[in-house]
Amino acid sequence: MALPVIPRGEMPPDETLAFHKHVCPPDFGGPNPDPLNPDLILSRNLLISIDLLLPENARVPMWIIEDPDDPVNGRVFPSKTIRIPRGALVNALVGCEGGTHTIHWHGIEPTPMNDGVGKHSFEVDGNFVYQFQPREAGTYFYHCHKNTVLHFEMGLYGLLIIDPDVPGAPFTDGGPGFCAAFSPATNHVIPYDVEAFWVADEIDSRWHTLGHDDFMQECDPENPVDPANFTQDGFLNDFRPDIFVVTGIPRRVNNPSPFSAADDPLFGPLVAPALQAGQTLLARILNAGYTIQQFTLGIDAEVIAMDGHALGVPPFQQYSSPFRLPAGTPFRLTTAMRHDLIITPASPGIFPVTIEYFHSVSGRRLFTARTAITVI
Ligand SMILES: [Cu+2]
Repeated sequence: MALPVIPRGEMPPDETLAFHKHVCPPDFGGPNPDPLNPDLILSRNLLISIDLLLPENARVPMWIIEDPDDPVNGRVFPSKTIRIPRGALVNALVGCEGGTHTIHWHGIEPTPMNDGVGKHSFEVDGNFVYQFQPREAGTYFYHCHKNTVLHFEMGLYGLLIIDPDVPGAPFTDGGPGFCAAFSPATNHVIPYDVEAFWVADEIDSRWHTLGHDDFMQECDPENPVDPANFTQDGFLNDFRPDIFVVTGIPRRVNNPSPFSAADDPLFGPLVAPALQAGQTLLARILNAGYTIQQFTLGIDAEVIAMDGHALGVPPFQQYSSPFRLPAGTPFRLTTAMRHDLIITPASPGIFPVTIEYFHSVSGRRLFTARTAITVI
C-alpha cells in the first residue's frame, strides 16, 4: 500500500533558514546567547596556516587552530591541547578568518548552539563565544565541523582533556596528574606519573592543495534534495594517504624509522614516553584519521576508559568495567575513537608499541608506525 504524501504546505519566510540548515547552515557570530559567569576562559583562532616539516626536509601545508595567548607553543600540529577541570563552566572565545568555521567539542554534548556542528546550528562568521561545562573527566578532542572531511584532515583539531576536579587540575601534558578510573576507594580518581599521547593520523598530500570550500555540497535552499547537488565530493571520497602521523610527528609511507622522543621537543616525549619501574603511565589514544588503526603494546595494559567515559564508574558507566589487555593483544580504533590505558611496568625494559594503519575501504595495511615505552 502506497503511503499518502503529506504536502509540506507553505513555508513561512522566517522559518526557511531553519528548515534548510542541514543543506545551507546559517552564519552567526558574536556573544553567547545565554551567557553565564565562566570559571575558565580560553581563546582559539582558525584557521592558521603552518608547514609540517618532514624528516626529508620537505614541507606539507597544514591548517591549525591557534591559541593566541601562547606565543611559544600556540601554533602547533595537532592544535594545542585544551585541558579543563571537570565541571568548570567554560567560555571559549573563537575567532574565524578566511571563511566560516566552527569548533565541535567532540563528546562533551553541550547545547546545540554550543556544540559547533554547523548543520545543527550555525557556522561562525567572525567570532563566537562557545559555552559548555564538561561533566565527565576523560579524553576528548575538538575540531572544526565546517566542510568537515577536508578541514579535519587538514589539521583543524586538537586533544581536549577533561581532568578530574581535584587540586592541581588542569594538569600539565606529560604528567604527573590524576585521571578518572574505576576505584571506589578513591572516589574513582587515580594518580599517574607519566602521560603519553598517541594521536594517530594520516595525510593525503593531494588534499593539502585544496581550498576552504573545495568539494562542498552545493547549497540550493530551493531544492536541497536535488541529486546534482550531491556529486561535489571531488576526490574527498578517495583517500590515499602518503604521510602517516603520530601526535604531529610525520613519516612518509616509505620511511620505516621509529618514532622517538628526539623527533620533536614538544610531542616526542609524549609519543615515546620514559618512566621508572613502579611508576604509572597513562596513555591517551585517539584515532584522528580516516584509516582503521590497530594498536599493539609489548607490555600488559589496562583499558580504563573509552571515548571519554571511565569504565565501571557510576552513575553513567555502572554496567561496564575496566579490563586487562595482555601484552601483544591488538585492538582497533576507527575515526574519532579514544582509549585510555594504564600501564604499570614492574621492571626495566624497552617495550614496543606499534600502530598499523589499514585502509577503511580496501582493508589493506598502508603503514606501520613503531615507537616504544622506555622503563628505566
Ligand atoms: Cu574549518
